[in-house]
Amino acid sequence: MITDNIISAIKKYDTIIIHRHVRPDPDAYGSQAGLKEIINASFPNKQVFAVGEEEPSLNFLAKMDNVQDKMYQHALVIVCDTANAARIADQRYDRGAELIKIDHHPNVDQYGDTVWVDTAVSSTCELIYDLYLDAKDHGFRLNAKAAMLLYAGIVGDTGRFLFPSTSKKTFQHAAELVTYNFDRSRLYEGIYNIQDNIARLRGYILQHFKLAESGMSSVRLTRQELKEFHVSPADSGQLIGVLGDIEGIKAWVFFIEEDDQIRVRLRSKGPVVNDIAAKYNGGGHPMAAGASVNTWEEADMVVDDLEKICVTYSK
Ligand SMILES: [Mn+2]
Repeated sequence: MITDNIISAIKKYDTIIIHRHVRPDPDAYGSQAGLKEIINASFPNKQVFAVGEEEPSLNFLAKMDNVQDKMYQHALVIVCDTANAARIADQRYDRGAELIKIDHHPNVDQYGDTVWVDTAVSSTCELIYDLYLDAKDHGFRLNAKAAMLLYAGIVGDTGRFLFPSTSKKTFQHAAELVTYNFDRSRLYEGIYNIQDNIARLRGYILQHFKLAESGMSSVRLTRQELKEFHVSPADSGQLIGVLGDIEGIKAWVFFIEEDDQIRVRLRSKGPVVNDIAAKYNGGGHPMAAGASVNTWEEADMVVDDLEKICVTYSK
């Protein structure tokens, strides 16, 4: 089994450096820092590091480590939750002695000596818990901090157990994780509490979104609008899901104007949207994907493409 290879690699190396994707979410942070906690709890003599830029809104989960270049020389590098090499936070990932990819996104870019990708699971945190279950007979231990981190990633990537990727196994893992001693209420507050400016922007989006007869919906947030609401482009990403429970919407797109590009965020309740994302320098899951365009004319083209797949999608 592939987890056997990963378990022996972890046992073999004294230095292990764990990466994840840029613009991290709770699953990226949770899988990265959760795996670090598991290895630390199991093998106190190993040096384990989590690297990548810090995301202030996720600092309550974990802090990143500073790692000198020379540490990579004899290190095992593990990359969590990152489909393609270009999106790995901290591009030194290929400087280690061995590289492992652990992910649940479509395996478009098979970087790594060992590639463990399962697109059927809800989250990379679910995979890390799978790994732990296979590894516990080999001396691996899970502590409360690791349980909290893995639970955070599962909750984040399943939209609190709502998305179809949530399986019986997801619930079983979650049920086992909550038996560890961590404060679930505090965790939910950390993930879901929003600032008043974000709440006001949410109200604005709900008043101004466009809904086509096809079930396609689009939202454009210009730099000017973001400025008026005092919301950064990165923080506005929290609001993408806000259209998800509006009746009649099949798929939707957010355009978020940044300094040098317009970020495209696609979501769907049926039509496959990652093909559209791939057409505009992006990618992702069939029902949740991202891309970027340079002009509002290009944004119109994305809307046309999304409209087409909503028209042809019947269900
Ligand atoms: Mn994920």
